[in-house]
Amino acid sequence: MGTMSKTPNESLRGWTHVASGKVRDLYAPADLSAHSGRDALLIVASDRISAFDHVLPTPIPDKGKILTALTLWWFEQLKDVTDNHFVSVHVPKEVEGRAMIAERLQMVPVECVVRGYITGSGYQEYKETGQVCGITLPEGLVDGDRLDEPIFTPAAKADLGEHDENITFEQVEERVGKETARQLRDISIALYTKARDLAEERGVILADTKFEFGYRMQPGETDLILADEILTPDSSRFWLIDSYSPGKSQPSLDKQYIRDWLKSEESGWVKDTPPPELPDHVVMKTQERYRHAYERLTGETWKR
Ligand code: Q0N
Repeated sequence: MGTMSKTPNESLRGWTHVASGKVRDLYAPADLSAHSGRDALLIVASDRISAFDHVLPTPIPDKGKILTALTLWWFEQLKDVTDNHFVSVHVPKEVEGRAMIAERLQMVPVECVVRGYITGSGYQEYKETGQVCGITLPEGLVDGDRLDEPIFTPAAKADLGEHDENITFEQVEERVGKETARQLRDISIALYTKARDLAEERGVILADTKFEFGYRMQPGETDLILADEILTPDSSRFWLIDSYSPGKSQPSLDKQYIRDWLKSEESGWVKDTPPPELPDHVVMKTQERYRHAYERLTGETWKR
């Protein structure tokens, strides 16, 4: 099992690299005249991992496969709530298991964040203003508190390297129109609620998550289609119910071991400098966390 490269392959048979995020790589069909060439995308989940806004120099073996499998499992669980962009797992063998072919969509330029618990940037904003994305919350909430109802707290993609910035519902309306804004909010909350309930049955708190949507390319298409990777530890905050205790920042199901190590004396890491290679014990523990998250949520054993 060769360790994967840190940078994407320039070309996989039939596909050309077009874009990369911190952890995923996007490919378009090399031959756009080929059957459905203009309608497809190959999304490859790498083993790269980020922490404290840096991509770490050490990959976590199998992370890309685990997150791809988890996304596919969630697509299946949630297909009654919304259609999604998934097409096929028949991908080049170099990326087998950690890639999917998706329908190329016209993406809606809004990050659809839903929070059922108040933490992170939402908690920061609440402490400063009593609101999150224009929604007034009750007084006296502490970090990690459950909200009575999940809230839609949209964000706008910032420039590369910047944090996405929280925007109000009215700002979403200005970007995409009132009707689409309302649909984005209602579908996002319905997806979150179903996922939260499923996770809760399995001992996991889904504190918050981010969805992205798009429209089919055919003229006249008006249905919002769920895109991207969904409900993975990279797009969501998962906490274990057993260690949940509001009033402090909650340990993250997946990355806590890495964060703790980076902050420790042993790592020697100085904030805002490139992070160091992870030692084997941190890699192994983190890989185990991703496997555990998959098994806990899906109820299936991770074997591959
Ligand atoms: C798309 N992003 C942002 C891949 C994901 N189905 C789609 N059609 C057209 N564009 C996109 C998708 C999807 N999903 C989504 N960029 C393009 C997230 N990226 C980051 C890089 O890796």
